Amino acid sequence: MDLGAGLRKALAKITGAAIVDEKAVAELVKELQRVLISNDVNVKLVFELSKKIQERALKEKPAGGIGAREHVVKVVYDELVALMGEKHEPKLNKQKILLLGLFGSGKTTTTAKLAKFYRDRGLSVGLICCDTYRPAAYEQVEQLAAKTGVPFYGIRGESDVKKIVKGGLEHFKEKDVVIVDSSGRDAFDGELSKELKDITDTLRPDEKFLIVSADIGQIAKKEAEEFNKVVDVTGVVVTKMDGSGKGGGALSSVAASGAKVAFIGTGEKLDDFEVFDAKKFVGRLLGFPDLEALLEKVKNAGIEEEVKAEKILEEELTIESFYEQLKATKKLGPLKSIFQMMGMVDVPKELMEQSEEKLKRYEVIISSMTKNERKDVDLVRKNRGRMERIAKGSGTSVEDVRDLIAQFEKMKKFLDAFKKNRGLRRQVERFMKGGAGKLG
Ligand SMILES: Nc1nc2c(ncn2[C@@H]2O[C@H](COP(=O)(O)OP(=O)(O)OP(=O)(O)O)[C@@H](O)[C@H]2O)c(=O)[nH]1
Ligand SMILES: [Mg+2]
Repeated sequence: MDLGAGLRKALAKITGAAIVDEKAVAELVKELQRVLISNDVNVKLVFELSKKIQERALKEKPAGGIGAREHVVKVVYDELVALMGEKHEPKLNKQKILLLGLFGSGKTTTTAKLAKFYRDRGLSVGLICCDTYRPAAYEQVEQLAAKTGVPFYGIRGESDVKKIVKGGLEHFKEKDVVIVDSSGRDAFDGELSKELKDITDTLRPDEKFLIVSADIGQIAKKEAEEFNKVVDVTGVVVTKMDGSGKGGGALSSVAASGAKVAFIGTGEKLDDFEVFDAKKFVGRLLGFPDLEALLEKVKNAGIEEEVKAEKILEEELTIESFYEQLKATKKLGPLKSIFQMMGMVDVPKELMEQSEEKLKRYEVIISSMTKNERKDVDLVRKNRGRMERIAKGSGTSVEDVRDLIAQFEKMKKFLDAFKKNRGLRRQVERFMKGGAGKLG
């Protein structure tokens, strides 16, 4: 089970409990422990967290008129945020950035992601390949730079890192942000240590980002400490958060080492990258809506009129509104991330994978339905004759019509369940906006 699903299941022990007493809190804590430890969070950290949650949940008075359940939810949220770290505020000025880390941790990929990140924020960027160790490193950075549309500097076959850095700095002296990719090793050793010293002496980087893969879980602490001794690391980028069952372990152990998580990598594509913000991260795991991010996306896409989150939640879903909402939502980006921002995290997988083709098919099918059929899909579902008529009229098959109805019903069922839970969500959101700093 992924971390988010596990944490939500644990929280359900409280939100679904008849009364919030010692026993209910104990059950919640036990479930939390299980989930966090299976995500490779250090056992000691887990026990400290449990103790704090237990104490605060039972002894602290709920603030500002919230109920006992919301109080416990807030305590869990607060303590998870404290466990995972802080919030990074990337500087957007002229700067030099060095990326370092062991083999395959994602340095080169992150070089390109960072280049895009700063460029999208209006800064001019140059990339330097200073990996003199891996045979095809030069070509890899060159290709990634071309893909990102960012200029690249390197000296093919050169093994003196100082020479490369000097050349690169001269070449990019007009650029706002200069990003340097360095070589990895199997383990931290004297050779790597010397190489990094040579690079930092010449480059004088403002940021030294250590790249670690989420796969290593709590070992991230040891790694951060080792690298820190040689080049004091200014931030850690945790990559491969998407595929790892140890992301929580990696983040919490970086926080425990005293280093700061700056960014996280969430996939192989250049956009699968975000500034780390523990509150946002935990809020999303727990299924709180990230309304700020959603509004930003809606605004950027210029479709404020079409996406009405309120409408989705307030009005009865019909097959027409189902289609309209899917269509509008799809304009914003991958359905999965959009649903997530709305706080709808456990949406059935099928529903999130609506292709353009499928949406077109839905449109023609719906246009072949009568007004009454659109209002009440049962008329179609229970009547083979109507199904055949609609299929014929829309140039599709009975199977296609059935598929649309099945998807619609799944969504309806999901939304109904989501709405039921909404009273609680609202209270928690309102409270967090006022109390524990703004959520999201
Ligand atoms: N799923 C996923 N894959 C990633 C992510 N970041 C990097 N990768 C993949 O991890 C592999 C290694 O990435 P690189 O960027 O080449 O790693 P590196 O640290 O430069 O490796 P060396 O130069 O050999 O030390 C590649 O296949 C990347 O596509 C991520 O956030 N998610
Ligand atoms: Mg590399």
